[in-house]
Amino acid sequence: MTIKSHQTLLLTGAAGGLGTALRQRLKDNCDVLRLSDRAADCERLGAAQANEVIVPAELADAAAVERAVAGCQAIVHMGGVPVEGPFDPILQANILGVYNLYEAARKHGVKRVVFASSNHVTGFYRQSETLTPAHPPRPDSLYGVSKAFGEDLSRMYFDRYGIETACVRIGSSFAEPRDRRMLATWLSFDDLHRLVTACLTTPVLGHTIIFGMSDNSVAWWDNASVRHVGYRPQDSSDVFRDAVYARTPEPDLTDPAVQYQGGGFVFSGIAMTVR
Ligand code: 15L
Repeated sequence: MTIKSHQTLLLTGAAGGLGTALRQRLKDNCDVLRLSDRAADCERLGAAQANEVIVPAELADAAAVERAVAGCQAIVHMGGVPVEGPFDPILQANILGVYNLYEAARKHGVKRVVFASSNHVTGFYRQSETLTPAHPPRPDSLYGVSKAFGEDLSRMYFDRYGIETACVRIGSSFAEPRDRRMLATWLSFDDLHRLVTACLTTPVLGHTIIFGMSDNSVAWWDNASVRHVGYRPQDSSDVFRDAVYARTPEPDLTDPAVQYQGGGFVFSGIAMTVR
């Protein structure tokens, strides 16, 4: 059973892929689930259901973000640009936006945030390496850099103001793993909810970086040092392994997308040379 830890919980990016997956599941975590996204995207949410409130907010709009945050006790921040792309939207939503969110949290006394960071903070480590949360960032993209910024910003808000944050470096959270890489990075929607719940309910969270993955046999990340979060995945990509192998070609070991953990992100968007 899910522990109801907060009266009002804000879910940003509520109309996105992970927001959609969390919308029903997070209702058990709170009395009121406040859903926020850009105004145009909020249309996809339909009408507010029981125990829901919809508050449209552009992350780059500080006043709008403040309206979304005021009165919440905790925030699950899934909002922002979720992939590599031109810098300006990333700057607005992921850099200015995360600053606006933490400023609003500080002003309104919110003490706990679950921040959707990404595996692309460390995407330039090789697929043959096993990382802990203590490994230095090696972002594979402007998007990855923006998530690294969010991790550092949230650390500063913890050290200065005591706002606890879990930076969840989400792997690939989809209904099923889509390719061979995702056999290592897959995070089921139920495990995502288990992980967010653990971050919301553990007595002392502090500022913690944790990798968001299911209990996959092939893994590049080791969460042993963050047991205090209390996350126990119950799903595994292993059940999809044979089907994924059958429908995908043998990997080309000279392909950077196969060599590096970030997969295709290591060369998407900005022009670059990969050694
Ligand atoms: C991410 O950070 C993206 O938001 C998501 O769309 C996936 O591409 C995922 O990483 C991944 O690495 O598979």
